[in-house]
Amino acid sequence: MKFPEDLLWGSASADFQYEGGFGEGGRGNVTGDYVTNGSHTVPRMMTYIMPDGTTGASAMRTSIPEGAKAYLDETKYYPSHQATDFYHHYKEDIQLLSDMGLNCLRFSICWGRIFPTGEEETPNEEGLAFYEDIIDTCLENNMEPLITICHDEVPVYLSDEYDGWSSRHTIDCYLKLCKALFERFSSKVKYWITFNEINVLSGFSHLGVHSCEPQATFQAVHHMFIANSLAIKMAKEYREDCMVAVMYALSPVYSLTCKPEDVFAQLDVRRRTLFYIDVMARGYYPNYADKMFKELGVEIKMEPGDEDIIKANTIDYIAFSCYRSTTASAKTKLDLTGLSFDTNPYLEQTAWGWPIDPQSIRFVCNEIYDRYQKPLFIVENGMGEVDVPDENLYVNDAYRIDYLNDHFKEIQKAVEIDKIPVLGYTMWGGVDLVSLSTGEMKKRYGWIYVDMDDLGNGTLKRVPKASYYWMKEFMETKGQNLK
Ligand code: BGP
Repeated sequence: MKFPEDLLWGSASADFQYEGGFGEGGRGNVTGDYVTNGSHTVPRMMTYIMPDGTTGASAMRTSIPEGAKAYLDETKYYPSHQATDFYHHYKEDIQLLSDMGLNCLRFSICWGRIFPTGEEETPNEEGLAFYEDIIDTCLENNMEPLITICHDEVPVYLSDEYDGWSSRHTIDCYLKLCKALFERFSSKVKYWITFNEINVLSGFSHLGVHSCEPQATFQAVHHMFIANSLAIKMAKEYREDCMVAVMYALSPVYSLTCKPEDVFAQLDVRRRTLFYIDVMARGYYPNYADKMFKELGVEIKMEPGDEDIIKANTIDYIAFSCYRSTTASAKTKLDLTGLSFDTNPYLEQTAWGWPIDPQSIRFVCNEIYDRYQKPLFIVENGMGEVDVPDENLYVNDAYRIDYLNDHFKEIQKAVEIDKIPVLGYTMWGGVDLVSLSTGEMKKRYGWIYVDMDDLGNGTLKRVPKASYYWMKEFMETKGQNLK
């Protein structure tokens, strides 16, 4: 099995699931800090306080009342505050990942660490110095930094005072963040991602927007389209050969049957996802947006010049996550994201009900490259499972080795047979981190076990799993250990 020499292999993470360091180093609070832990059956909650002092909580992807402000309830546990403490372990973690032979590290910037409220005129030097040391440590270990500027959060002040991405003021604050990052890091960082999974964002935690209704969500996303294009324009002014992408959740959607109405439903459902790439890779709202917005009761308010900005500054490559596949039929009930969750009777599932479908990753590479003819970067894939350690905290995660082995074989076919330019692959959560959807530690993805439970108790000790040694051999043998 041959892979291109220059294909990047690494680990991916998000600050509010991995970094921790809450309240340290001048870090301001971000919306993710107000999301409690949950489980596979209990939703994570956003806690808030009303002007009259009454407090409440709403499930992470539902609206919170107008006028409510984020509030930390001292009786609750908020996983982002410690996460798995990359903040104090980054040198050790990068060394462990580098010792596997990996040559890429995807991580995100905590916006509140650079601009605590989003409103400051000058960036927090302690925050910039922290990320600069991460970047330098990566480069010293021959690892290409791949930086997500905004991974599903905003400074809570921007949410409380401006309703987050509802306001065009947040565009200006975001561009101020980009300027601080590009000014400081452009000479060392080539690969950027402006927003994580923009196609599945909604609500307070991700957008800082109080309402989760389609109108509020798509208007906020329009402002992110503008911010993305202006960030691309700015990035090129600092470094001409930089590569800027947006990241999308692209697990494919298959038609549940060959019934024509199901096949057409699949096309319709998939357009709910491809819509975002159409706008940012082609540079204009697609023809079918009209139908989609009418169905959702959405009317985008644009400023003069918005369309020119989007048209003139499109993404250089397409970053995406692909964990599983889903199905759609004429009966599919669509949630706002367009990610249908009908399961596939032909596929096994993980403990969290995510279908295991190695071919899906090759399918998406072909589907997306055919449509956009831009390079691809697989920046999230992996198997979230309950890993049970022995008395030495060692985990024999043979199931994860099988998952990766089978997915890597499909990536190899996409690159070597289908001739698709894949820039790299970063497995989600190379060092165990907190699950986004459930807030659990129990749902582990890593090559490296972290001694911590669902409530943040533990030594935070890092211990390589069986998959760590398998991946090290994969890198050493350049993929010859695939079965
Ligand atoms: C994606 C997010 C990541 C990560 C991943 C795994 O949607 O970009 O932040 O969380 O999902 O999901 P989970 O953590 O819920 O298992």
